[in-house]
Amino acid sequence: SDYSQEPSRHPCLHINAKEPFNAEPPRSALVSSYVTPVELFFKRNHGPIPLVDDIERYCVDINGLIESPKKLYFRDIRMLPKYNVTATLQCAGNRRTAMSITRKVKGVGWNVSAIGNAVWGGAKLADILELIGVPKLTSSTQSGGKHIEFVSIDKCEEENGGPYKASIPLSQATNPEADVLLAYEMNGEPLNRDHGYPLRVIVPGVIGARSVKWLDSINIIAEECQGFFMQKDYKMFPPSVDWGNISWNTRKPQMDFPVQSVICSLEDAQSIKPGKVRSLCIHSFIKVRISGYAVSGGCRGIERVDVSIDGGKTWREATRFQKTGIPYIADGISNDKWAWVLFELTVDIPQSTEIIAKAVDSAANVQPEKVQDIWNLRGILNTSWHRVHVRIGH
Ligand code: MTE
Ligand code: MO
Repeated sequence: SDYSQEPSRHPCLHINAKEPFNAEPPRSALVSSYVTPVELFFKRNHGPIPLVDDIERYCVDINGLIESPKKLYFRDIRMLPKYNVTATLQCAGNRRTAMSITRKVKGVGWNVSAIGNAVWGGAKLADILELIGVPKLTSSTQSGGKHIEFVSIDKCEEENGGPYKASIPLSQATNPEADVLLAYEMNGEPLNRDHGYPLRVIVPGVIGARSVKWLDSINIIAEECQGFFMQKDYKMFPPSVDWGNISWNTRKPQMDFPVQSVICSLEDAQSIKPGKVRSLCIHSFIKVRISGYAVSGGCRGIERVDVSIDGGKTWREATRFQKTGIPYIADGISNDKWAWVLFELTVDIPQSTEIIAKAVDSAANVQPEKVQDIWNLRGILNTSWHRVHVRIGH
């Protein structure tokens, strides 16, 4: 593979793998702003970054179960109504390193920052499909089992040198409410090469793996895509399944992500020096500001974030917000329904302790307590309670 034309990247990123390039920002960057800056947004790749240099000739081929094949040029896509959707993208492998500590898993290690929140600008896939004669969904039961497959320009080893690909149900793609985009902008700027220039798919509420970058073609197919990342990866197995007894076709490809929350204002093992924060000491307590992100998939909002400063014996509720000054209500109208919430709580800590966060989504799903209970051989979907250890002393 040729890695001689990789773009330059921000020096703050922590590199988990160099070729293909996989990197995440320090966790503190995630809570510095509701919208993650492009240069600090995690980068998750399976091959070299493609170089598209002639935008006039770039087009997306649409094939499969349609009356006749179509070619969509970049200017055709730009001509459709443009939507800006604020959506959180999370890799299914986020927090994999922590899952690997209890029992080894296979995959690129990630700390807690394989996630970011961006404003994606582009055309709705439902509009594009309507343009080529695939009607918009009017009833959610009318799915018919068909899928829409996204094939990329990039080449990867897992596909034996073929392109990265994935699919989603056609019913989701044709539903305007699902906000599936063919995006050409990220945070108001043209997509950069790392994030899919010139065009990528954004599937809100679904694991990042289905948001195919560097889109080359679209196929309407009778059933889900048979590619590696749909069939031999990104599936959730029980803790009893290991490499010796795995049977891939017994499980479905993972789509929606489950409820997640992470403390970003403190490292996993954080020392706080009382001497240096003397002015913040009240009756020998130390004031600590706890903040982080919480998000759920499938358009579920965040109902609550519970924080414990005594290792889970007692809990108190953190405040949640998306835009500062506007109260967060997960009603799908006054909030960004596909985006994370940031949470915040200031506490007085009497001694060295364990601080924990767990979130509850709008369907009352709660994060599992222990990582062992959700261990799986590929190390995906680690949504166990996030714990950080605060040590007071020098
Ligand atoms: N699309 C292509 N073409 N190639 C890839 O390697 N990685 C996927 C997805 N789309 C990938 C891809 C995975 S696993 C994730 S988590 C997201 O892109 C990451 O998107 P980002 O790099 O823009 O953060
Ligand atoms: Mo991913």
